[in-house]
Amino acid sequence: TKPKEPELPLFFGWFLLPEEEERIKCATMDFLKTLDTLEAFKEHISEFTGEAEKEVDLEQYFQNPLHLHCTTKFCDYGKAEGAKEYAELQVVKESLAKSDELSVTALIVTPRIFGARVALTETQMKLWPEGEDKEGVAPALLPSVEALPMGSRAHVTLGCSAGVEAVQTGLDLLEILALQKEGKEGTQVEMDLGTLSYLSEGRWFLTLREPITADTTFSSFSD
Ligand code: 2AM
Repeated sequence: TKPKEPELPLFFGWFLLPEEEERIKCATMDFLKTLDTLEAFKEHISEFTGEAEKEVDLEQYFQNPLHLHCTTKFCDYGKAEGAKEYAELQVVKESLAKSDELSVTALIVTPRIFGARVALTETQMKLWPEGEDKEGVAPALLPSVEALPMGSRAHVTLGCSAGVEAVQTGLDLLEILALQKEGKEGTQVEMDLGTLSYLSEGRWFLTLREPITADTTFSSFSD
């Protein structure tokens, strides 16, 4: 009989250390608390509530994911394309259980998700699967996504609104980056953490003045 193949995980990624997770959650929650009090945000409130006069408490609006992480490869226990090949890469095997520092350069809020954009280093890019940026992207958005630098989709999902799956964060991030590249940025507001811009349809992007770094461990995850 053939030896049993090792099972593939749900996904691989960088997982924030517990104390880092708390620090990032606090810092980003403070941003949410401020965002929903801004006049600029209130002007577009109906994009979150469906009604013009209704208020929204963004802290309640988004549900926290269990463990904060930046997904590198979604394997779906081997069902996702390229899962096995990724798990077998030398660089993946060598990186497992190793510490690494992630750099968060922006925060994004849409009616669907709350997330943090991660700027990958050259070394971290070696763990970013080729073609992963365009996975599940709508055909209409593909040309713009292909024009973005590799790794543009890297992020940490910080929260999802009711009924929304975390995979949406990467898709919304790409859409925002594509709009920015076309120069479609609207209102800009200076905040303590950085510059906030509005990109239509309830999309907000905060460019951090100083990146937020977080210590992580590269690991696989299975439910
Ligand atoms: P996330 O990386 O935006 O958080 C388990 O579902 C994890 O894999 C989540 O972290 C999720 O999104 C990510 N994920 C789920 N489905 C995915 C997909 N089709 N492509 C890429 N990542 C996915």
